Amino acid sequence: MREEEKDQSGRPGPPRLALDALGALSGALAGFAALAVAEPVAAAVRPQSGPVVVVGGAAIDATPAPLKDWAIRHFGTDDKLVLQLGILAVLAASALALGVLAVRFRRAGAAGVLLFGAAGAAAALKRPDSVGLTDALPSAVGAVAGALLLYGLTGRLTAPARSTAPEPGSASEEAAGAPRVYEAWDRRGFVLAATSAAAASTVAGAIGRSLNGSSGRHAATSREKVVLPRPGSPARPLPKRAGPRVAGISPFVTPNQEFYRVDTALVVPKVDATGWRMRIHGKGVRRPATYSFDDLLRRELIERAITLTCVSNEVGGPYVGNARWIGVRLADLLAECGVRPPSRGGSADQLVARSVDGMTIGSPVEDLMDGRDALLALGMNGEPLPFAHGFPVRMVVPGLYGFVSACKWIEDIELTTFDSYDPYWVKRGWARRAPIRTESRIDTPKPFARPKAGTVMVAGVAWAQHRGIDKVEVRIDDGPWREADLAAEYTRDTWRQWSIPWQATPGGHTLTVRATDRTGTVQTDRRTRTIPDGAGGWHSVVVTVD
Ligand SMILES: Nc1nc2c(c(=O)[nH]1)N[C@H]1C(S)=C(S)[C@@H](COP(=O)(O)O)O[C@H]1N2
Ligand SMILES: [Mo]
Repeated sequence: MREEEKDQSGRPGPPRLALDALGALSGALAGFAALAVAEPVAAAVRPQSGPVVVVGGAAIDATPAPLKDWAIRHFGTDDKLVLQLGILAVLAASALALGVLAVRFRRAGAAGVLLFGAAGAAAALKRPDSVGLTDALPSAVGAVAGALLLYGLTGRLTAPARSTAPEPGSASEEAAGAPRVYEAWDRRGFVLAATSAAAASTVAGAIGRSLNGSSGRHAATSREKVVLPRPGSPARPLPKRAGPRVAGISPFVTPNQEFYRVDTALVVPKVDATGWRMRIHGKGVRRPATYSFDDLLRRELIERAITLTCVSNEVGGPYVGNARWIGVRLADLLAECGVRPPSRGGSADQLVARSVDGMTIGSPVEDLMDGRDALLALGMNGEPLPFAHGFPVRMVVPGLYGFVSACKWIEDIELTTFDSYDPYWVKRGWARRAPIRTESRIDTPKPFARPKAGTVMVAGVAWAQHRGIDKVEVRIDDGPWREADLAAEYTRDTWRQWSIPWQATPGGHTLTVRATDRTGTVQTDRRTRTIPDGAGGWHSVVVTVD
């Protein structure tokens, strides 16, 4: 490799390696410009139409269930952050590569940027919440800006400086396919173009960010203004001490900040409650209706503690929580709209809830109208729903896993049949109907804990929503099952805390728990995967007693 190259006028150009590096820099700048320019465009169109959000959403939708499970297991709620960083890393690597390509084939480099833009635009149009062609604009406009910049910058790198134009025909770089070698380089032009492009992109990106943020601020203001009325039918008073006072056991009510979050939203939807509407329509709906947030607030509200569980929860996993929900009885709204359950001659057996971000969740109409407290929830533990948990309105149904009942950011309810429509998760291999399994979890001691010999409290929670927990048993190693003390039952829709003292002897021990629900069903020891209708098996914890 030559250390330095000279054009015909003897002016030094950048050596080959430096040229590649400058090309890579141009690529990086072009990629940055593309994403930055997409920001204000997305703000003008829809914050959810930004390139990283739509590509991330497409990736989430396309991820096979086992991989998604793995990601959730390893990154927890950070899975989405990891995904976004992954996308940015791929984009950055591609931008660098396109820059290096562009110093050889200028048009190909620019065309490569446009291809990425086309992929982003296609992803945007395929999003379930896409509102039309405008959703393609952020990716398209960003890519055009990036392509033009890359073309321009690499032009500065490879074009002859104005004073030293090559003789016609000399070193004809446009010649058939030969890698293009610069003849001189317009250093000042490049530096000027690169710095002004970087500055302009930064400004565009910052403006876009703040515009995107301001739509979120309207939503935040609307949330701050919500005053939840006193529920006409309040929740039963919480027992002073709902459960055993054992360090490490889950509290009976899960604080909002600690409540698990599972959804496909790369960016939490920020919905302005003042503009929110929800429609009820579809098969067998004799009087379709549309409700505003105030319409719901003016109705009789009920408050109930209901334990929510995710079907993706592994045995012993964290995706279960108990909250006091305030909301409207869904069955009342449905009845008002003229909906009848199948058992009373209704023609629709599936209710499909749709969210502002295009999620679809299907529940059995029969279950929603069988007298259980199926809610359109507006409040969680005394405050308006947090954005991450579905503000302004979500569904909560005792006894059904979240993916078949608990639609967050709901905006549409359609009555249909299980035969004629498969919602989001069902299309991806999960069950159409999924009542929550009878499960129990050891909260303390933690796996691989090293308690001292003597009395050790073993404690945790057990749940079988809408059936109720009747018994929890604990076994040490292969010993006999011993019945644990159960906290008083709050309702059969909530979990029960349990505890049992154990005379721990030195050495390694395996603690195992199992629950029995009110139908007499004993939690099965048969280990099953989470897909299609929830993990089965007993939770065990291995400890070493010192
Ligand atoms: N719009 C929307 N609603 C959703 C989901 C989602 O991905 N999008 N996930 C569901 C699943 S799988 C579960 S378990 C619950 C979780 O509710 P949480 O995040 O408030 O705990 O929300 C349900 N509602
Ligand atoms: Mo879930």
